[in-house]
Parts: sequence; structure tokens; C-alpha cells
Amino acid sequence: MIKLRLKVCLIGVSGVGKTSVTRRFVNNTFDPGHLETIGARIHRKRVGDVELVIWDLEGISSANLLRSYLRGVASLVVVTDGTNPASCTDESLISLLTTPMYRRIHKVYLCNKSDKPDFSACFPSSEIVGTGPQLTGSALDGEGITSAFREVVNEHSQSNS
Ligand SMILES: Nc1nc2c(ncn2[C@@H]2O[C@H](COP(=O)(O)OP(=O)(O)OP(=O)(O)O)[C@@H](O)[C@H]2O)c(=O)[nH]1
Ligand SMILES: [Mg+2]
Repeated sequence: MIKLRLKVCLIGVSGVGKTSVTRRFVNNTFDPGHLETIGARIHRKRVGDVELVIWDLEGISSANLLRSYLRGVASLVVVTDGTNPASCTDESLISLLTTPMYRRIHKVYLCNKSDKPDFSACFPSSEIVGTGPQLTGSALDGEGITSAFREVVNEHSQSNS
């Protein structure tokens, strides 16, 4: 029986690996190609008695702050790319994370692509966007991916038990 259903949105600039992280978590697969997500793709995955409704969103940009997709979100998984430092300082991302409405939302920070030789972990400045668990991981080899979603489940299971 499902005791809890949580909407989780993956956000981050284009190409950081939101679709790949989702695919690794939901299907345990990896695709080396980059097909830009347009809008949102929704997946469901059960973790024990919790159902995660995972929204893999298109890359955040000044043209689209994705606010309509974020309605009712329980947690944000903020994905950055450790081979692209600009993905951590992007203005549209920081602007969204510092909006009062989203400041309060539980966030997990996942710096992706740890398998790459030029990887160097980077996260949006916690002094600017507030604190939250910071994980490194790789959709390619699977490191850190389950842990990121586990953080989401734990956060809400504690507050609901
Ligand atoms: N080496 C490596 N490549 C990755 C990893 N995650 C994603 N990629 C690659 O990075 C590219 C972009 O990945 P996507 O998952 O499509 O990125 P996205 O954030 O969904 O991009 P948009 O939908 O455009 O916002 C693809 O070529 C992926 O194969 C990873 O952990 N390691
Ligand atoms: Mg995508």
C-alpha cells in the first residue's frame, strides 16, 4: 500500500543530466545521447511505501522559469554538472532557488558526472540559496543517484510519521 505520494522535480540548466539521472533511477539504464527535454516528462517509482512522482523538467533558462511545473512540489533535486562550473552559478537557477516560495521547499543538490576525469564538484552557493544535502554522483555509473532520492523519501517520511 502506498502511504505517501511525493512530487519531486529535477531542475538545472540544459545538459547537466536531469533526464539521465531520472532514467538511471527509474529504469537503471543510461543513454550517452542528449535529446533536449521539452516541457516535462513524468515518471513514477515506488520506494517502499512511498511513491515518487518524478518530473524531469526541461533545462531552466531566463526564458522559462518552469514555475507552472513546480506547483505542489515536495522536493527539488537540483542537478549541476561537475564538468561545467557555470551550471552552479546560472542566474536563472539562482533566481528560482532564492524566490521566497521555493526557498522553503526541501532541496537535494546533486552534482552529476562524477565519472568524468575533469569532474570537480560544484554546487550553488549555500550562502545564497540556503542549505540542503549536497551529493556527488553519476548517471553513467549510478553513483549517488539512489542516495539523492533516498534523501527525499527520508525527509518526508520523518515529517509524516
Ligand atoms: N559521462 C557522463 N555523461 C552524462 C552523465 N549524465 C548525463 N550525461 C550526458 O550528458 C548529456 C546530457 O544529459 P541529459 O540527461 O539529456 O541532460 P538534461 O539535463 O536532461 O538536459 P535538458 O533536457 O536539455 O535540460 C547526455 O549526452 C548524457 O549522456 C553522467 O553522469 N556521466
Ligand atoms: Mg532532459
